[in-house]
Amino acid sequence: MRIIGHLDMDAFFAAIEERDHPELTGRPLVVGADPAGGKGRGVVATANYPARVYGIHSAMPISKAWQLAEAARRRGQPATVFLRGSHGRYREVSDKIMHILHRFAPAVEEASIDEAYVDLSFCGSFEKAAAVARQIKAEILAQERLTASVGLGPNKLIAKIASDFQKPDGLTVVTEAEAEDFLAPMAVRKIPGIGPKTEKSLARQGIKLVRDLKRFSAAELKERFGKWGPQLYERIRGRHDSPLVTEWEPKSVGEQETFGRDTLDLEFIFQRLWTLCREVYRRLGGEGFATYRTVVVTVRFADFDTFTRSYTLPQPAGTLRTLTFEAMKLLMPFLDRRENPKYKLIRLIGVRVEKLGKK
Ligand code: TTP
Ligand code: MG
Repeated sequence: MRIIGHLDMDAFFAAIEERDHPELTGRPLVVGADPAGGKGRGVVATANYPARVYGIHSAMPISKAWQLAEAARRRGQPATVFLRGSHGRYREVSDKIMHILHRFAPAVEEASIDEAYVDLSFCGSFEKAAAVARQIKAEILAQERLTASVGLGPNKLIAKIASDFQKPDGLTVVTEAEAEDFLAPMAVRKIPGIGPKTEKSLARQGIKLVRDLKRFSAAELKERFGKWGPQLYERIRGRHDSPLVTEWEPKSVGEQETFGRDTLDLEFIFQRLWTLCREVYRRLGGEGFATYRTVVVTVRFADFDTFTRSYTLPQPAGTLRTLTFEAMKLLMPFLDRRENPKYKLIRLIGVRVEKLGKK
């Protein structure tokens, strides 16, 4: 019998900030770009639960979050704290949590900075696996003073949906026999692979819940969704046999910056590019890598047209100087007629390194 656990930290970046700044406890908190008094241009990384009550959530423009916070303040509700946060610190906490998981489970798939799948099949029963899950949660709380939500299921699909079912600090167990009924009343959007576009087009035909989608035969789903149809047919019945991907390595390290103002000021752009390169280089070392072979530069113009250019070196390189040099060469054409004939202003630039090596 297969028993898979999925663990996802609660309001991860915000929870770390609350823990490290006790004076913030209980206050609405947003981690993300500088709101700059409502004129900020980046996005929200995450919001704690009190800030979510105001409607603030991940990936929302920070200016929108600021408006919602101001509206709440005018209604007499608590003021919101905005923090930039520091990715390096979140990465360190993430490493410690992954370390705890590796102590309890023989196989761990580190799926993102704050979530992982663990194989708990060795427990032999869902009761025993639930006891291990409670131990893991207790250990994370004792060591890191943070809460996590865990889902247990017969596969990754069910475990992931279950961990989200009772947040924060939840533990949801769904056995193989319960899986199909567990999914049936859920919104179709909960099924990984169904994005906002598919959700909308299904809703137009009155298909909102997993249960509604189950009316279609495998052949009908194939007709609608192509190759993916038969897989979807299985998934909406709670069946999914993907293995855990345990050899997880970050494939790339990157940073990007949205400028305060769209610009084509070369001195400014180069100065920001150098800063991004320094930050990428610092994180590369911080994550235990010594070399990179591919340098990638992203440019977004004021009209949101976005371009990516990359260059792969003949040999792995290990210096900041090479990174900066290659990034500059990739960026240059966007500053003149070659890639920017209309001299459009630039909104964002990003730098990323790939094909990383440990040395
Ligand atoms: P999530 O697990 O999606 O969110 P969360 O942990 O903040 O909240 P929840 O309790 O609902 O799980 O993402 C983990 C972290 O990743 C989050 O704290 C911040 C970061 N993140 C971003 O930077 N941008 C994003 O768009 C999302 C979704 C997350
Ligand atoms: Mg989370």
